[in-house]
Amino acid sequence: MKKRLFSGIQPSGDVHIGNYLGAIRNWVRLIDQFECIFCIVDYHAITIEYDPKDMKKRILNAAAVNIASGLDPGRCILFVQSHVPEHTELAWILNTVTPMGHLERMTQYKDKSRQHAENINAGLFNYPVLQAADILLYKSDAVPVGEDQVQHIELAREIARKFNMRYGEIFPEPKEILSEAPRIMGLDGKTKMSKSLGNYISLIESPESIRKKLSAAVTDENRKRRTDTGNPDICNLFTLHKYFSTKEQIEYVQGACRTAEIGCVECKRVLSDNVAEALTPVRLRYEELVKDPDFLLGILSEGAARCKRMAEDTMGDARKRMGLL
Ligand code: AQP
Repeated sequence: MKKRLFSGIQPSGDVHIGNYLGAIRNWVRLIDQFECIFCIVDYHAITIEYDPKDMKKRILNAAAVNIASGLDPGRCILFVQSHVPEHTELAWILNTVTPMGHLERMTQYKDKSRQHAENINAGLFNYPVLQAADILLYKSDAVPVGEDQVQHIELAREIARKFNMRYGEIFPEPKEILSEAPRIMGLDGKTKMSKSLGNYISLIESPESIRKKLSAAVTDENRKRRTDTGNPDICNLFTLHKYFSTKEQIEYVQGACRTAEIGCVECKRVLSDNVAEALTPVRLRYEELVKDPDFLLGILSEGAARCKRMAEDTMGDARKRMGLL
């Protein structure tokens, strides 16, 4: 029997190369090694301000981008969180074994509270409990995520342990799986690449837009003039070269930057061409998929039906152990 893997993505904006390098690429790689469940976590996305008019489109877009990036729905489950109400039901139960102090320590909560100071709601605070429920509902063993989510997976383990101690062993303790690019910085070079911060290249960005965004991206800030030598070790775009350029190009760019043989403009041109080449097939496939919303809805509803059966089993078991009537 294969071990079970769960991971999610918020329909909170354009899926970007940080999401891809940090998580989705690993999802695609692990698809045959585990029994994989991937979830579009819409209930997480509503913890920050959003326009209800956009949400349906965002959910379908997230499904399309993930499929276009290689998540073959014939080899995994893809579904929408709110289509399986047991997620929120288990979250309520898990709230009762989660210490407030643990939630207060979560750095994502602190960051998002700063970013959305006008809307610090209880959902934002309880976000990691719902995330634990997402994972534990399917008794998942593995959770491939970016570095920003590691603290939440640690908490999910702790919540599983607390529940198991109080009511008996039901939940395995899930482990995170990190990719070799666990934290991609935004084009501002200062903060994590994030949908909500707009400092990203989306997976469906056009070549022109990729060029434009990269040409404005921050590099080694000590390199003020074309003739100054640069330091790739502190250049955010050099990190991206490592994932999009060939070995020869990486070596060339690295050496030529250090000696000022090339400037940032030339370095960005090479990177733009490579990013555009890598993303074009994803964008084209995405464009085909979004033309057929019924096809996407069919995949999502089949995914939800399969998840629902597993979720009902877990909830039945949990209720029984908890002594509920
Ligand atoms: N910059 C990143 N580098 C590496 N991995 C990343 N991930 C997110 N940003 C980076 C990983 O992508 C997966 C899906 O992320 P999410 O949609 O659940 O939400 P997030 O982590 O909050 O991502 P964003 O883009 O920053 O969204 P917003 O702005 O809406 O909060 C996760 O595994 C995440 O670790």
